[in-house]
Amino acid sequence: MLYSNDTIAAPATAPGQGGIAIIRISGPQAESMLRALFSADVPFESHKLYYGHIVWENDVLDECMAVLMRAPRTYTREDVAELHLHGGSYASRKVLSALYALGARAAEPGEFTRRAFLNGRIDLSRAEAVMGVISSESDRAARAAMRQLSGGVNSFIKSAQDELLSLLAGVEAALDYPEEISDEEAYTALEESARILADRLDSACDERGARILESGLDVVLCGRPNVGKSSILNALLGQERAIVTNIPGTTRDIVQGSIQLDGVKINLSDTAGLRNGSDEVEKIGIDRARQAIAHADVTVVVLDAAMPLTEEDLDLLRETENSPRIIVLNKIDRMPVNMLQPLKDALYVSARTGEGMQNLQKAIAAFAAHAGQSELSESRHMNLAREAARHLRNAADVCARGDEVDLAAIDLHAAIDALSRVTGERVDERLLDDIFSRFCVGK
Ligand SMILES: Nc1nc2c(ncn2[C@@H]2O[C@H](COP(=O)(O)OP(=O)(O)OP(=O)(O)O)[C@@H](O)[C@H]2O)c(=O)[nH]1
Ligand SMILES: [Mg+2]
Repeated sequence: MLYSNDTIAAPATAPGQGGIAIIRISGPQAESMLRALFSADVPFESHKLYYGHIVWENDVLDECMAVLMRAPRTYTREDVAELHLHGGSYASRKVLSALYALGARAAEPGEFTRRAFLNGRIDLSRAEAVMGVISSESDRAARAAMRQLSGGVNSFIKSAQDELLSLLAGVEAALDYPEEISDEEAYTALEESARILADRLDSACDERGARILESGLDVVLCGRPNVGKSSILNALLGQERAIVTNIPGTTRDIVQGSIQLDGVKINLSDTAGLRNGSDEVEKIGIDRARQAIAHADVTVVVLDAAMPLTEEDLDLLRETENSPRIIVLNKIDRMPVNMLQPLKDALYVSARTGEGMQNLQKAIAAFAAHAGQSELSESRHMNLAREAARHLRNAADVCARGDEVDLAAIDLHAAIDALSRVTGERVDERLLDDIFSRFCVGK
């Protein structure tokens, strides 16, 4: 069922130990259930916190602060009650069982937010942003979700929809008044505007940026054995994660760690030194290194500043030439500055002294500079925007070929339809199930 009007309850705080545990109740019976459990005889003025005890079947379950928030000024727009109990799961479990005995139903994941959407308090893109805020792992991801929560996606989609409606009005006018508006006029105007709007929708989508915001920028350190890859990883992480020795071929497995640069999560991978003629274990490590390089967003090619470049170095430089990369000459502490070999676009660092490491951080962060700046970042929204753009281009093609203008109208309607699924003006239950099931219980 799309909406049921029963009363739901769930823990709103994460399970485990903590200062307090909050149980949230939403629905028409919230007040009567609260009164049935709360010991103190208080008026429960809306949005006021009261002190008392939870008593059930002559048992004091816990000390408690309770609040009743009357509809419609609540998260779900229904009556909402919250019980602030002592942390830990014992009391919350007892109180939840009491609530179920009183007729409450255990809330599904995301059901509170689903009710907020179904009761018209927030649109679908904002409901999804709530989850984005909860699950963001970096500052920039959180900011993008907050922007979406404050309605950024909604207003972008609305303005595109307005434009589509005015295009459609133009087409209808041409259909209704053929003697006043020539097909020719209607076609040129529509074709041009449809292509401009399609471009705008496409450029609002940044799949790469969205992926980087969500899971981080994948940076792989690679190079010959002993050039200092593991030392650079440790310096960037600020901890001795990978083993460092002066024996070439120390690292075999991929060693990973994450940092935040400029509010973006950066996933660093240190890899086995690349060379020929090595033992079996090392060969497997080198295979893994090659795979990691192939899948990286950015490769950091590490070279030894204190040694002349070898054939292997030059091979690696050639191999990575056309992909996003940073060239690093490490161990500059071992060479007088004027003796350093000049290499185009290289960064000069010392993992040992820390010199130049800030420049390396900046260079890495630059590859994520645009992540999260585009209007759309949720993959569901981007798919729909691209679908709308495709329909707009079809409409433009219809005009270019001089086909029946009704055909263009069909595509414009389809584009409007796709956009209205972003904000949830048109949704079906399967989509809602899919979106809200990704939430946590209690939100
Ligand atoms: N002087 C100096 N020595 C460094 C620097 N960076 C690394 N080393 C030394 O170089 C040697 C190799 O360092 P690692 O970080 O293990 O090198 P690696 O590239 O990970 O080597 P493999 O795992 O064998 O591929 C160690 O003895 C380090 O102490 C540096 O900036 N300056
Ligand atoms: Mg190493």
